[in-house]
Amino acid sequence: MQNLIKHFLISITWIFVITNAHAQNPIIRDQFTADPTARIFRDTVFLYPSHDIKAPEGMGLRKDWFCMEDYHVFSSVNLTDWTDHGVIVTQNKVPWVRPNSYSMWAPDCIEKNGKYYFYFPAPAKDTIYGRGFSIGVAVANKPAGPYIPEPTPIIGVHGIDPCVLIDKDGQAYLYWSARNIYVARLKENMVELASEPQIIANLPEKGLKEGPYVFERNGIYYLTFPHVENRTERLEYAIGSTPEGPFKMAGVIMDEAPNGCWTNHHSLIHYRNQWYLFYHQNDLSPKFDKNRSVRIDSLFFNADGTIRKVIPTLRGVGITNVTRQIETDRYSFKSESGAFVELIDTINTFNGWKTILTEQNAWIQYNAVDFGTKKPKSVNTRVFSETGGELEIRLDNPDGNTLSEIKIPATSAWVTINAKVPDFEAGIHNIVLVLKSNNPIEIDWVQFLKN
Ligand code: FUB
Repeated sequence: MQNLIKHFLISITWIFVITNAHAQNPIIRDQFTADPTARIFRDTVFLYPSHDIKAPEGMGLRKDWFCMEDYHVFSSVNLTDWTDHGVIVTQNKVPWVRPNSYSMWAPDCIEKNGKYYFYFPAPAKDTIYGRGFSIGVAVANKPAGPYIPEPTPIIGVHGIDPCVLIDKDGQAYLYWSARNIYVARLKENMVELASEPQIIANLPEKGLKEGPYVFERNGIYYLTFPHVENRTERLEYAIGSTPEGPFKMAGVIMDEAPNGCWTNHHSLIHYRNQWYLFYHQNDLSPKFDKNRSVRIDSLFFNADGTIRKVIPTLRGVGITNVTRQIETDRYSFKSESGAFVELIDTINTFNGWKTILTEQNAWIQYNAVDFGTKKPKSVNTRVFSETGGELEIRLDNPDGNTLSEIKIPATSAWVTINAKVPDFEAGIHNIVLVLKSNNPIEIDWVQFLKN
């Protein structure tokens, strides 16, 4: 009966699409998401992450470790508004997966001849497939499913973190990790190996390597992967002239996470003339780094094809519509003193963050807000201040023109204050919140109103 109800709920999530609207990092704020593989299908970006959950008592491979039951898929056409299409594969509906193993780790998805092949690692219930993790496939006619799992995992593959590259000649290659990084050719059917797995040589020997993501750009094949060079994982890459190598180490894409998140896992896409790096950190779970969240930042290549290091940002990517609730805590820049960001609720972290300005002239800047052609008439600011005080919203930079002056009364709870916005040249601007008084003010969001 319980299974029936669960199945019914899963079907409902397929029918009723839920929309998450977050332009900034992390991009999904109502659940944990990790190991993001982004793929472009018919000019839409589809995101296939792992789905971290808090471990039910006694579940998962180890206590206080990774715990994942299923996969959701998300899509976006602007990288700022993401639609959650619901669960596409869940552990106990895959015939070969060990029931309740809660280890649906990093997946990938690729399209071939109009079919979508979703690759995922999990422990198999039957030891004939080997100990540890196997990698299986589920197949769909559309990127968001419904996906039908194959009856067995891919024979001959033992490991985690699958990634598939289809080369220009149509040959598909499967990469995965199991201490080393492996590659093997896939048959035309995409669910069986066409060659013996090979260990990819010339990669660092010391420190864990996992999560391969391979792509081709201007005839260079990039094998990118997380590797523990020092304390935690950083993103590194090697380059070669064929999908099977030989590869040569070429550099670091992203340093270790400053907050100590032990894993990182990533993918890269070129979408509408810009390269993007999808990766994860534990933003919504600062005290437990196995509950992670997907982030996106822009990525740039040097003229010689090497990759410029990506510095993680909170602002993320994309342009924010002015009528949205703009969360300045996802800032682009802030003053060196007197400007802080904290969680609103440290227990329910899904409530997000707040900006705290504590001293006169402290400021926080949020870049790329689209005011459109019609100027807003007023602005709402959700604030909290036990003493009351005054804020200014300035345009473009901390010394820019004042757009609005907001007088805040002493409050004992969060309140929304409305202030007028005078005429100015609309278009795309940065906005800067500046504290004019000397009393601390907390800001949840600002939102401009056009009517
Ligand atoms: O999410 C579980 C594992 O953590 C992934 O498979 C690894 O790549 C690491 O991110």
